[in-house]
Amino acid sequence: MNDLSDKRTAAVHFEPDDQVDRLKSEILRKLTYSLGKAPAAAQAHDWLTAGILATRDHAIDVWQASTKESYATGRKRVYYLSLEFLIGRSLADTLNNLGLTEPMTRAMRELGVDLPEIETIEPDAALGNGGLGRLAACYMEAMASTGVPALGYGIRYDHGLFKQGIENGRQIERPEDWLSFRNPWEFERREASYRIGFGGSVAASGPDQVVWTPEETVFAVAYDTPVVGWRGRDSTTLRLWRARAMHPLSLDAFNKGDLVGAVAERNRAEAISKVLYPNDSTPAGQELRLRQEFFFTSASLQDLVHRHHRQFGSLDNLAEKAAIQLNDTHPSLAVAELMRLLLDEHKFNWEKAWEITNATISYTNHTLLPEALETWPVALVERLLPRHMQIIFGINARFLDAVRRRSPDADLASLSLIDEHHGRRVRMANLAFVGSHTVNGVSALHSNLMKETVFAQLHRAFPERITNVTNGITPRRWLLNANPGLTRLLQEVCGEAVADDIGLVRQFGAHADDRAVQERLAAIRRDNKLRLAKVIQQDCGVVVDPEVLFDVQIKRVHEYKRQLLNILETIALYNAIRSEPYRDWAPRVKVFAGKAASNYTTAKSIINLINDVAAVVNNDITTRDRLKVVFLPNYNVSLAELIIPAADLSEQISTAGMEASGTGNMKFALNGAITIGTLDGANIEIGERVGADNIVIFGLTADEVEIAKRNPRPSAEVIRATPHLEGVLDAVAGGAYSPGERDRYAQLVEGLRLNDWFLVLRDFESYHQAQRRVDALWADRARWWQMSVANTAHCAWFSADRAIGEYAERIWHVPAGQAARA
Ligand code: 475
Repeated sequence: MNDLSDKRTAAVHFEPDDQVDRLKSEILRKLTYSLGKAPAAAQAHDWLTAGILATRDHAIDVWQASTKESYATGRKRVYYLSLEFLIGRSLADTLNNLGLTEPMTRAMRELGVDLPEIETIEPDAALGNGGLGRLAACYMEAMASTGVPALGYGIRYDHGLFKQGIENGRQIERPEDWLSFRNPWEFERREASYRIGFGGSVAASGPDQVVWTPEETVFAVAYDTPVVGWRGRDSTTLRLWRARAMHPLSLDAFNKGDLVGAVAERNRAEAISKVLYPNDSTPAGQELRLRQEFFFTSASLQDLVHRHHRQFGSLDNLAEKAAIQLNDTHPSLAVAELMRLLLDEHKFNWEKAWEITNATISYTNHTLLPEALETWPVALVERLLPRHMQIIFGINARFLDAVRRRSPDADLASLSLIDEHHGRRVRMANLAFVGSHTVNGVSALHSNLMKETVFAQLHRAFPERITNVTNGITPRRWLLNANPGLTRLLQEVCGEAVADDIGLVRQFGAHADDRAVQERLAAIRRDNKLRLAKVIQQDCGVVVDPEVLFDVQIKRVHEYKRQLLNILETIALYNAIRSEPYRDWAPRVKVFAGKAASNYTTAKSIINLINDVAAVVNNDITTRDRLKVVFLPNYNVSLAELIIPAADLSEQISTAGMEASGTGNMKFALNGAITIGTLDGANIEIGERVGADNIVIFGLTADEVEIAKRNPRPSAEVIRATPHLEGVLDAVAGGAYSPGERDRYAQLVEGLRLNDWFLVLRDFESYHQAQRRVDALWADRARWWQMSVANTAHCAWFSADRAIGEYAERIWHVPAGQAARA
């Protein structure tokens, strides 16, 4: 057994030998008849595919039973519309949920194959950027685990999020290619294919009713993947759309020798599902993005309307049988598209169509950064979607009329779906808000800030509409599978049933002072750190000692997430160690990972700085045993699964008020890492649950940030008042970490000196002090493990099952099959 294979034992094990024999013959059949390979000739990837296909058969049994049940009972279904699903790998999770981990491991072993090893060659399905996409993936699994009938709708991108390489300390992007060897999990559904129109003209055919004749039409073809829930009781469906041309080849053009023209239509159509936009928390703004948004929204709505009509013979009761959740504003054209389908295709009058639309749709907001709110030029929407533009104007006119009648002093300009200040643009958040019966934020703080800031006027007009559902994470992937050692300990202490009812981890809290438990925890963490240390050595060429404090910041690189604060403080620490090398510094390794959007210059410069600092620090013999800095390339879901269980300290240090929730913070805390963080997003709720003594909080609060922004303190003054900061900034700006290019970071530092928008300088001292508190806690190891136990014991509430339970009850009004307990 290698060091990964014992992770299997965390799974449910109730299978007798004949199940192993059955799996063996299933694998061999797949290998022989689906892949055409003899066992002797099979390569690792053949075994992987055969294993996936054999597993998929078991998933299909569950899937068909779930689908049949929800048809037979006519239960309400959830449709989760998301431009991103950041799934990662599927084999280990599917096996674990099916209770097949152990028999499959044995079956493979008897065939001479190491399952954990081949699992690592499954490509990550990286159809997402970050938090929003990963949340959608967790929720698909949690709905399957809690018995909520659901379809997730998205785009089957040929190329997911780019692969990140680090060359000379700089990020380089390489295309991602997960489909190049086909995707064994999916099923193409030729019958589920819809026409998606763009452009053209509209002609009146009656009051409120028009005929839209698109100029261009592309096909959306469905690809389905089952998502199996815990213990294989239920399954949801991920339905991703691929764009195909109506006429893949123009023979006319071809015959004239115009080879490019012959495939022009095809290229234009297929471009829609070609590649995921690599922006996180920033709108893309290009026409192709709007085409993607409409493409998948229209296909999904046509599909669900068609399904409903076939099942119930009428759309009158759509809202009773369907809940459509918009994951951010990317699918908010759904409001106009559903109206169009009801008005133009199903001949409802406006009032009825609006009532149905509003009762069916709800919307989740994931960010308040003003620059991140999507808007589209009216002229573009008019050209690409003339009918939808009419409908949006229609919604807006009626909405503003109603507000004007109710409250004559309302601020209509800010309520309007059209922003008239910046060359007339459609505000997608306002469209989603007005078209939804419920709008939610993703943490308590964020939902409150929604009411006070971006949505203040809309909130006044609809005081009941905004609610909060704090995010959640699936404990199956992020605890059971990622951390089998801790899972085993939890099962021993809290009972085997923790796997079924994560709420039982609460009992772990009673063992916080138990020396034996503390020692077990330390040993588990050490093993996890050893696993990570191997990867660090491989990928960064740096040897790290598993005994030192692993201090981890992994997430998209963004100014508001403040990786810059972390690395500047690291430099201060480095300087301090060098000036007093004999003090008892808590030895640390600073672990960073994360991608920057390819056009985000400042974020890329921060990555460069981290790597440059790493090069200096890691080669300095005076700090050798005390400090190392590593930047792991190509952060993705699989890497997160490796890193999180190995973390001692979780860095959640965003400028307060800017991180809507965070979900990485929850994964770390559940795995027993201590959070150092600001009072932002879900950090606040983590603190409330684990207790103030078990989290390290620093920095300005969201209210104080608000004030600081209105009356900014000059950077020079802040720097003067902060010990060590001047020296750190001067060193970076002067090229101490970039000797080959002295002015490499001149701009980055100049930016801070000119305008400390993210309060990196303002929060520096408070952060520095907080890190010294961490040093002291780490020195008292019994205290540290006490805190760690408290974190695990009190974070079950952050289970995605709890979050889905809240959506189901308060927003979707669907009963969960198995009550979510947490
Ligand atoms: C928040 N992505 C986290 C997480 O709720 C939160 C935006 C535009 C285009 C493409 N991607 C985006 C986001 O806005 C995003 O990922 N937001 C994140 O959603 C889940 O936990 O705080 O930043």
